[in-house]
Amino acid sequence: MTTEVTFIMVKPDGVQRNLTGEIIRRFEAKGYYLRGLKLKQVERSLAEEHYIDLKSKPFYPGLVDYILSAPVVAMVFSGKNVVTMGRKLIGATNPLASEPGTIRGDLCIDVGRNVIHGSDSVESAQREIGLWFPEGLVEYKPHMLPWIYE
Ligand code: RTP
Repeated sequence: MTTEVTFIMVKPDGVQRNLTGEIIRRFEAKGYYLRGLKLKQVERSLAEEHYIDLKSKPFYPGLVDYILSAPVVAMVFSGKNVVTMGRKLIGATNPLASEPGTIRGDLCIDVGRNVIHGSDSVESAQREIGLWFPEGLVEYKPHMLPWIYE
């Protein structure tokens, strides 16, 4: 069985709006398992490094300030195709384009307050997990796997 992992962050608006539990519930209900979880007031250097690929975008300074504005919940989920499926559960970047049934489609309105981040590729996930969880991930064997995978 694959042990693909993805980095998921409940952004400051999601934490302030008490949506952390709902977001964890959606990933767990799908069949994914937590491998890392922390509430964190982010330092500027981490936010800038996390979004380094967007440095040239006009919204980058505002995006970094938004991530610094209140604590975030940083998580790692594992499971088969969790990167691609995680992005599907999350929905399109702009909530106007996010389908109902997705996290953004159901829970937010503005692109600059879109409640959650999820890695966009396996390579991004590895980079982001290294940045946010330098201490490593928790290893354990979930007991329900035979009821999730054939
Ligand atoms: P994320 O990295 O947060 O999961 O989002 P994403 O891949 O769906 O979108 P990306 O293009 O990487 O943008 C990162 C975050 O920047 C904010 N954004 N604002 N004002 C704007 O036009 C704009 N565009 C993007 C969003 O918070 C987006 O999630």
